[in-house]
Amino acid sequence: MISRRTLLGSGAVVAAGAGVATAQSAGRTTITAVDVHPTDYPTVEAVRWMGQEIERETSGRISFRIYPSGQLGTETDTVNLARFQVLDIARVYLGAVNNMFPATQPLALPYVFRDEAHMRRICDGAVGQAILHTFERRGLVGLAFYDSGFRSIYNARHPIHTPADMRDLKIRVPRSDIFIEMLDAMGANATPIPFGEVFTGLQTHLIDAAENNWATFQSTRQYEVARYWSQTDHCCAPEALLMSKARYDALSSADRDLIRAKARESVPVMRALWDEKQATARRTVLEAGVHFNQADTEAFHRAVGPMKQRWMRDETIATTVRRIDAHD
Ligand code: BDP
Repeated sequence: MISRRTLLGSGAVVAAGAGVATAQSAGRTTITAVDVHPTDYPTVEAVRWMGQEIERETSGRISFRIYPSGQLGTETDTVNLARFQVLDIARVYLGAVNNMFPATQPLALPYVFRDEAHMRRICDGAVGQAILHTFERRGLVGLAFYDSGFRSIYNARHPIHTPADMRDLKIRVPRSDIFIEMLDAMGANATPIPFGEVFTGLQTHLIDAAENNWATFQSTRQYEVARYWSQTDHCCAPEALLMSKARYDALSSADRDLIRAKARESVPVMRALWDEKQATARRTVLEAGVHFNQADTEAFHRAVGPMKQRWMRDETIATTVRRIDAHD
């Protein structure tokens, strides 16, 4: 875990010192929120919606300032910046933070959700809410889960049907032990690379492949350099909306309730935007000539079996995975 000292030496904090940090003056509060995605991505739009609602309800006393496109660093950086109150809200992918927050690991394992509706019910129900609660142990408030859809594999070489087709493919994964082991088990050679470097990595052949959802594949333009999309649907981990606990605790109880309520209400807003974005992103990349194939998901399911079993030797992970499985 990054220390406060290391953090204070980082470029992001210099930016914060120059005016990014939470501002509180003359009774007004500015909540800073960050995201690695561009301004029109559903996660960013949902947080913007939340900010507008809060600004309206407080007659401008609380407003949001959003920093999209990874301006303040990687997701791991921004989680730490939020813990140390340099910024207020970080929207991050669970895959990128599950080394740091073990309670999130069951949601990032392969093939734990039957479909997106199942994932949404789990996030909304007792399992999801209990996991959100655990962020408080490490200086954060888990405000909400957002959708991230199913991830599949795309590469610059050839269609992937079975794990055997993954041999020799150097595939980018988020910085997560689960993702490294999962993609290795699926037959490839997994390499963690920061999100912002994936396009160039594919373009320069530093990597051959990556895995993500349709929305990200399209919005990052990675489809221009990786022309084969093979539908593996191997992971459906959600996104998390996290707030600095110290900043949250410093608000009045009415303001805390308002933030929680609007975060909760932003979930269906995000989901509607998400469904639309996934559909248009898919259409856009297919119209641009990306080759699509349905992979043999049963074969991938079998390939990740032992790795999943290994993670489930941890009783807490095993119990959560079983609860997810038993849930309608
Ligand atoms: C996208 C997530 C984003 C992650 C990215 C990744 O929305 O937060 O940073 O995947 O793979 O789907 O790193």
